[in-house]
Amino acid sequence: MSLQATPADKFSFGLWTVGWQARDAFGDATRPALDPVEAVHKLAEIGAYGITFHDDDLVPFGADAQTRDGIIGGFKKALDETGLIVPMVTTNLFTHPVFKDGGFTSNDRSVRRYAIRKVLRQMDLGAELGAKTLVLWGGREGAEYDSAKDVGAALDRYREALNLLAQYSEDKGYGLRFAIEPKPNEPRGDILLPTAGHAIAFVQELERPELFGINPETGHEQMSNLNFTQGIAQALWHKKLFHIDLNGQHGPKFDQDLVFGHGDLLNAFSLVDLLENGPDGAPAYDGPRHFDYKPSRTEDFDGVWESAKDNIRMYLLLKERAAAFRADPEVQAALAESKVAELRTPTLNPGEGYQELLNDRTAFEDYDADAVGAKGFGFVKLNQLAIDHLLRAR
Ligand code: GLT
Ligand code: MN
Ligand code: MN
Repeated sequence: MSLQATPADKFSFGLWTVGWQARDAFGDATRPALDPVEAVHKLAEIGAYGITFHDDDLVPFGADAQTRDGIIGGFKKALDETGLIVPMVTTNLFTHPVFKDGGFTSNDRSVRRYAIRKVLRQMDLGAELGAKTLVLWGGREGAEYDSAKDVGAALDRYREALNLLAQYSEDKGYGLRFAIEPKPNEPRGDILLPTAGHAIAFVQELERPELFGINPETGHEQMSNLNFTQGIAQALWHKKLFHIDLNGQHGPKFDQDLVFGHGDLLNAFSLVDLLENGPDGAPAYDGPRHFDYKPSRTEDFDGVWESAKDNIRMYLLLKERAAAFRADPEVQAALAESKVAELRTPTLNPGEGYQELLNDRTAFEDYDADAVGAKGFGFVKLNQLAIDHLLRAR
């Protein structure tokens, strides 16, 4: 089995991931800055097909036009040399003090206008580089104190901003799709649109809901103690999985951004199985497999690139394990025993309504609920088979 990534695998990394200098709330940077040009070359070397970035990851905040042009020129050259693409871009609306109460939903109206302008500028650059998706992570859109934020008004302002971005993209012919990235908290005490479910519901209230989906992140859903695979399955069901941030997290605590699979490994296995094999054997998602991790603060640059490779390795290992799981006749038998596929059969017959159901005595009057209730589903056996495959015990 090959653990060598190819562009067809669609692995991508944020410039802010490998470029993270490991400054945290308690300590200084442990690594020097990484030149974006070097990041492009290294990512291409390890088999990534794409690189993504915030406006300020590439061009330092406040840089003059000449500096900006120079940096963008060098970056484009590196893209040309390596064939790496920019599938997605995003905007930093969280680092500068001006965004301390949010961007689109700051109580200060001037900040909201500035935030929108900053995103429009990044959309111009993204479109120029061929990006198809704009991610919107509203880490500062939220509050610490309930009395400090009118949540209804904040959602009105969020909607107002997103409607405008969509209008701009359409008018300019950029054809971007927008992916909201949920997170429950951190850096704000509570963040608006905290989970995939909240974000999907919000999207329905926009003027062009078809242009908006979500970019769920493994760790962010797990910070809320939610099952990431199940959330992704629902996002797929809504046709709203526009992008995905893969990483690792150990349950509800601060956002760890570990290497993919270095948290809840079993859930990572079921996730890759879902993405690659879908419910019916065909891939359920064909977008970028985007790693949004932070190389641990303990690592030097060699560790950065080793850990970047580990994300890819984890994904490919899990993909191979999931394929072996699906191909195992005993697994197929266990799936049948567990009636997993039977759930795809509609509960009512074609054309049947409540009257026909009421007339069907086998469904109720003659139904032996005790006999059916006494029979087990065998789900544990199925799970053990999954673990056996994951551990290469089969
Ligand atoms: C930030 C955050 C990530 C988001 C990025 C996109 S920025 O690092 O922690 O989860 O995906 O804005
Ligand atoms: Mn995160
Ligand atoms: Mn993320």
